[in-house]
Amino acid sequence: MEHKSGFVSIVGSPNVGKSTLMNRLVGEKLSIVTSKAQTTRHRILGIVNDKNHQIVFSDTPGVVNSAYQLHDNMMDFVNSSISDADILIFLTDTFESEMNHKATLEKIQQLKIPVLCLINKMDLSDQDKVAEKLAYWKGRVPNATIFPISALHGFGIDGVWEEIKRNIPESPPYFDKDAMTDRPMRFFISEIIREKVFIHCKKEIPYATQVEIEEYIEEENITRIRALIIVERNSQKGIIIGKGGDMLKRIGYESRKEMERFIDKKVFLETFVKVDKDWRTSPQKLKKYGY
Ligand SMILES: Nc1nc2c(ncn2[C@@H]2O[C@H](COP(=O)(O)OP(=O)(O)O)[C@@H](O)[C@H]2O)c(=O)[nH]1
Ligand SMILES: [Mg+2]
Repeated sequence: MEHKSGFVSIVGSPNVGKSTLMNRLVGEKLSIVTSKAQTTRHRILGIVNDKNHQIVFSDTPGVVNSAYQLHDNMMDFVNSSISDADILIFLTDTFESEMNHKATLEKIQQLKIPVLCLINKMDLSDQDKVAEKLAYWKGRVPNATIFPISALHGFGIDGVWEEIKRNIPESPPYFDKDAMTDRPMRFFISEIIREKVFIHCKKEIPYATQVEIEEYIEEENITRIRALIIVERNSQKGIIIGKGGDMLKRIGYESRKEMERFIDKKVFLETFVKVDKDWRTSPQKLKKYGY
């Protein structure tokens, strides 16, 4: 059998379960998942290898109408993922009544590559509702193969793999056959902290937060990590630190536990909070932070 390899991009509205699906397909928590929209900010690659295949998944930020410069950059990640794809997974869920972003839907309708339209969260729905969604999306994306799944519970995932393996082109691998992602450990470490901020802080705080890893030192029995949590204003810094440092302690504790699971080693984690005024709207600052 010839080797098959290619890019499978996952796009869709915020919160439909794109990151959950990629983690499920890759079998590892590469992408952070929260109940809030716009958790994912980058294009994140998750690579699955077996003897004859290398499938490169891209998880992407949710498709949004842009409100500030960071959103524009997030939409660039979405658009480049669509144009690079060998197969597109357009993910929706049983709650989404229509795609809120017309330009992206039109782009998907015109694609010449195989499109899978997956209706996620079927576990929260009933058969009539699912049938109604199937009929609706059949009308909107007639070029797609459409079926319901549950990324969280793993229903329908075998069918997704069948479609992928049938449609992925013959090609030598693009990455090392033992690679799982294209990003360095530091990236995942910073994302773990960002996830805890998303989970514990309210309102605009998560959206104003960026995390930088200043030091990552691997010793024999422990990894020492120094992280900077960057926010836009002094008031936000106060909230992240919390009363008597409570919030920062909690974010640090939960992050450290998860890092230890992820890298399978003891972690010594130090966290600091810094203000970088209006980083989200400055093209230079966004560039510095990798957006
Ligand atoms: N019940 C249920 N919840 C799901 C499913 N897939 C994702 N979720 C939840 O939906 C929320 C958003 O998931 P996430 O993967 O971050 O969505 P994204 O913004 O599209 O990347 C999280 O709370 C997930 O746990 C599913 O199949 N069933
Ligand atoms: Mg996501």
